[in-house]
Amino acid sequence: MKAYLALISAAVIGLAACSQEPAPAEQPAAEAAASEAASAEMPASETEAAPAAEAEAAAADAAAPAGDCAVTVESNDNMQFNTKDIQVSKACKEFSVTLKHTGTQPKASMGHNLVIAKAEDMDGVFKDGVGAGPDADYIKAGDERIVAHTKLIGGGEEDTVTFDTAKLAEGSYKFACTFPGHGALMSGTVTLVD
Ligand SMILES: [Cu+2]
Repeated sequence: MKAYLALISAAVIGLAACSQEPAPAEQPAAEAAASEAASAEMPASETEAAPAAEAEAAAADAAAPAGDCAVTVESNDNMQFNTKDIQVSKACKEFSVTLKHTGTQPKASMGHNLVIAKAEDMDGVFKDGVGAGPDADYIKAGDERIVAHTKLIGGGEEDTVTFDTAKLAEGSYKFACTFPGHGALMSGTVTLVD
């Protein structure tokens, strides 16, 4: 067996030496070895790639429920949110709300935030928020009635807030923008769903 292999490699080297006469005989042999090694690796990396893709797909499946524990709400230059209801799955321990401002106006004139509080607390949250002023994002510091809130953003900006869904356990909840004058148009319900 060894003799047979030796014979073959000798033949290969001999062949290489003959066909590549001007070049040093060793170089084509080394190149051949390299390309052999590369082609030998090809099937191996292919078989590795398949399970990796499956694993990625499995990870995406696993991430799907987590993806449902988040929502993106858009706001615009016309003083509107793009939804009147934020649905929060009871299966979610934490929930994230991303507020996007798809408009172009600055936050001084068309700023938006998204504040979540109990429905009956919202009036007080509004009043104290407006009193707190723009530097406080129209949110009273340390307001315990607020379940969660984003910062005040202008056109092209976004902000995300994540909160514990256990905070939605008692009563009914609303979300609103507390920028002065926006609450009437920019508000909706936060609903716990199965
Ligand atoms: Cu607003």
